[in-house]
Amino acid sequence: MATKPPVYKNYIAGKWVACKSGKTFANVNPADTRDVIGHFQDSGPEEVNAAVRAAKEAYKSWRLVPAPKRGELVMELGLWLKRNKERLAKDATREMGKILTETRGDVQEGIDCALYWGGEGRRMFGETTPSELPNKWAMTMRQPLGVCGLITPWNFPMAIPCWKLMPALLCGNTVVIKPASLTPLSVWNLVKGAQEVGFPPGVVNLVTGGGRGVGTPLCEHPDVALVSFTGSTEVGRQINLACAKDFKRVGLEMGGKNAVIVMDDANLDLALDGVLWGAFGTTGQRCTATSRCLVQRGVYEKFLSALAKRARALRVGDGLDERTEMGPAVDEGQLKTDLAYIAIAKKEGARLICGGKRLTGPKYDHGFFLEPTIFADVTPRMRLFKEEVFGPVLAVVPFDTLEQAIALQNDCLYGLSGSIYTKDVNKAFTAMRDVHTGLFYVNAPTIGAENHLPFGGVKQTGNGHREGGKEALDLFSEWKAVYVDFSDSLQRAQIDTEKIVKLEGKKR
Ligand code: UN1
Repeated sequence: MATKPPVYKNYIAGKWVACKSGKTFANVNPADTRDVIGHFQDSGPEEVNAAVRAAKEAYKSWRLVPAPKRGELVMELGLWLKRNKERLAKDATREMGKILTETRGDVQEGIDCALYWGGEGRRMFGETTPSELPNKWAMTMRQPLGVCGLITPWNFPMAIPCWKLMPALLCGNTVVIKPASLTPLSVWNLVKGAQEVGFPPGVVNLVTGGGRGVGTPLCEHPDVALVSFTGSTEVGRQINLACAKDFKRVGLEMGGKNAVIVMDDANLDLALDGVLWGAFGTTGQRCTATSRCLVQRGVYEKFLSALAKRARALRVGDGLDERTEMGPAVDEGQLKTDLAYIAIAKKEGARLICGGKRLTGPKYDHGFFLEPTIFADVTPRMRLFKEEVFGPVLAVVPFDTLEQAIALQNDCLYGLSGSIYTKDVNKAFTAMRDVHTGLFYVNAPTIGAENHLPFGGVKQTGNGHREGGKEALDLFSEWKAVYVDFSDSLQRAQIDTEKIVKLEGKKR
């Protein structure tokens, strides 16, 4: 007999608590919706208030813990993730569908992130600089902001919460996390890890629930100093507006419409591997996914037919089965969006060269499976060219010159990732310079950013902040400029400097 799915609680002020209303929501497996993973708290403003209160209280002492010590705990959490990697990967596959190889990578990204930030506890460098006045010292130091609201997505249910949590804590902030309602278990696991390795009560708080019940009150709470969000541009815009009223700091990571440029001279087998991985890895559900493939006319038809052949051969199925190469869409809504874009592309005259249908049959009927889909001859006026689908639907576009390819790549609202396949160093460097994105790859797909480099995009992908790398410090900490005058006299900046120059002049 199947065991009853567990009920998971919020974590507030160091205690696991149910929400006042008693309401919960179900977390189901998108590969088989009969598999209910658990029930999570459908929280509201009351829980948000309690969590923010706890985080505000804990902040008083957490900010004073020396950064190297905070770093040690962050590192402990990384080692906890490492010890539990396989279990965490399975939970993530079960709740969001991508294949186990990829959820192992997702957890690994969380581990890398924790180990990176743990070490940062002994850096967090500021600067010293000469003062314009004698016997005066000038320097900069980083300060935490206070309570951070972290709103995390479902496509990287472990890595992205870690990208936000680890630097936020390392800098001395306390946090309230609201995970995507499709993947609350991974973040619940992460918070359980934080409890087990000994983060003090109130430093890390978890509140599960919807955007209206939890997300909005978190953004509007006067005691939240910063909101960091990864998700759709549409929701990001609402968050930005909600935070603007109080001039809250906001870090936004949103949509993408990333293109790979395949030049005539490229290693075509390599480009093929890269485009397939970029387009259909994670079922196309990465903000860095390859959703456009721009191919130079000389190799266009040859590349297209090889691509379609390889895409048709991809094994679609349950991500928990090690043989599967592509899992399901995350839920019915995403599947409907994918199918809607397929219908739109057909109507607009794009040429369907493979896929295009929902998969059916005993292996598929209880999940949200779609064939890997490729449209050829997509043109810039088509919606598939410009709009993010977030599914396994690739648009292929022919071009004649590198300049055209770069213009096509830049012709969209987003600017997250880009890539070029070529053996010509001049073309590679030209594209590297002129493609307007926050990430760029040469002879590699648009996905696969590493943790110690800044991650983020330009245009409507982001708002100028970066995650990953030391650049994330600028989001999660605030600069303070400090002056120490040890002259024992009043020295007026910009005024008494005159005297110094004159004195020096007289001496001469
Ligand atoms: C995302 O798609 O939201 O670079 C993040 C990559 C991964 C992270 C993707 N390391 O594809």
